[in-house]
Amino acid sequence: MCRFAIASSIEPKLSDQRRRRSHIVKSRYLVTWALLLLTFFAACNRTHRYPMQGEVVATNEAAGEITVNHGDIPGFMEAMAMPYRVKDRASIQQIRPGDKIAAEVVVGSDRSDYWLENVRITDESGRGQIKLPPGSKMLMPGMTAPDATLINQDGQKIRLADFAGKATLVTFIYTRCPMPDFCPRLSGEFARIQDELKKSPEDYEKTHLLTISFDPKYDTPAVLRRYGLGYLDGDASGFSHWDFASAKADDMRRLADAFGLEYGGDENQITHSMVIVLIAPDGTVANYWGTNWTRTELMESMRAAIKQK
Ligand SMILES: [Cu+2]
Repeated sequence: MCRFAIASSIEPKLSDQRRRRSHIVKSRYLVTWALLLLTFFAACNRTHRYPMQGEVVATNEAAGEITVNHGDIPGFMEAMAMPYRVKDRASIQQIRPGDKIAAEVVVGSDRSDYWLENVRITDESGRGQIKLPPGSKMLMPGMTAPDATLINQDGQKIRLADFAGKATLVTFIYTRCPMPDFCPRLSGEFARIQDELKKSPEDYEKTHLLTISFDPKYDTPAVLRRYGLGYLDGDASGFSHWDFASAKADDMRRLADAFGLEYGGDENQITHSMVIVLIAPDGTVANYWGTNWTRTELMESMRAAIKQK
């Protein structure tokens, strides 16, 4: 979204003398207007940059991401801890949890993608002492995931604890999400993971996929069922391995807090972060991913989690 006020100072102010040369002046105004319009469109298609400062909570070199607990970023996001992709992946090697950093958040022109550039360590003295933001309930890997009751696409009550003994890949979406790089990509990739895991009966049996909508008002079981079938080639038997569910507000809040999911906005367009959580067969958080991951990486982590426990 891009809003620009065109300054009123460009209103025509012609002197008498100039009126005599009005055709020249007119063409000058045309040029001026054309230039202004060009600037306007160029500005709208440009990426936006926001300075950020914060403390590194976790680094994930394989994913090219760091999780940063940052202060308010006016115009982009309020203070929170969340994962960011780093453009210069090699720079992650220098960064350790506990480091204070300064960086630029770059937001793509359509706001569907964002990443960090020019990441600099400003203070290494806190290395190794990670503090989550005051009040943050986000779980670190190794901690036990909360239980929560959900309603799935068949209108059945399910609990996270039902998937104990399995490596469960959980993500969060809303079915009306218009941004191809966000929810539709997540569901598309989950569908391919589902197909891949199916090739090995042992993997299929010891894994589960869970897509949770944070828009329960609109995403009723019927809506989720229709949405899910769209990603299951219309084959409802796939629901036995991949649930599409929503939760009541307080359960949803607890899950979002525990897994560092941020969402909010008006009824029609919900802005949200992308979070994928892998819950190990013993119910602990095994891994997190934000915007940068590959299907292969997710599946390797799932297979590793099955073997470990
Ligand atoms: Cu979305």
